[in-house]
Amino acid sequence: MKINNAKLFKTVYELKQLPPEENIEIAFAGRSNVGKSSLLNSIMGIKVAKISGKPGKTRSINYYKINDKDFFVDLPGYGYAAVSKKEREKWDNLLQQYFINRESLRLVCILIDSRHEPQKLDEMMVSWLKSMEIPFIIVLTKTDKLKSSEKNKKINNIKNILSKYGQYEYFPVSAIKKEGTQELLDYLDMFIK
Ligand SMILES: Nc1nc2c(ncn2[C@@H]2O[C@H](COP(=O)(O)OP(=O)(O)OP(=O)(O)O)[C@@H](O)[C@H]2O)c(=O)[nH]1
Ligand SMILES: [Mg+2]
Repeated sequence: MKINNAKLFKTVYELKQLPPEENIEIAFAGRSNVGKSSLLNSIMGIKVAKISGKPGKTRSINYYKINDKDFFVDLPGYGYAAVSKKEREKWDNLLQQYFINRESLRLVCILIDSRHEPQKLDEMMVSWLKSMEIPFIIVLTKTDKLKSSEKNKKINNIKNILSKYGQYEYFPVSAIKKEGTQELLDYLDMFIK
């Protein structure tokens, strides 16, 4: 898949702001700071999504229109502790309702940091999407931070841990070095057609 153009289409804070389900969408989910916005910028080839060293940067559901047609959806990160309980509940509820009701959602990319074992919230996401029968793949981020000697071991360990939920596709990527991003895009292509 080649992305010829991408632009921010809509920023959504409440369910009623979601665009009509006229286009296919692929969502990017994962813990706060895992690299969702960076990956989107990297594969879209433009710097539109806001990046930050501080977790909790993306606080809305951001719709990016790809090739004037389909959507990539940047979801707010989960597990960000430094917000009030009330605000966190609002996000969790927004995310849940989004996943449950969105018929135009074709695939979720669950991003997990390749350096660490999946955390409780990652596993909850995997098992929850599985139980909802929402198709998903696992994207392992920030592989440039792994030494090449430990890369395969780390990746296989994550696959092993998550194998209790089933067999899934894994895409190791580095947004910074643009490694693995074309493979990911080529895979996403199947869902957009
Ligand atoms: N080395 C390296 N750093 C990365 C990579 N991707 C993201 N980062 C860094 O990780 C931090 C968080 O990146 P974001 O893209 O803002 O993460 P996010 O998942 O969108 O975070 P929230 O919006 O808070 O949910 C930033 O400091 C990025 O520069 C990568 O592939 N390699
Ligand atoms: Mg973000």
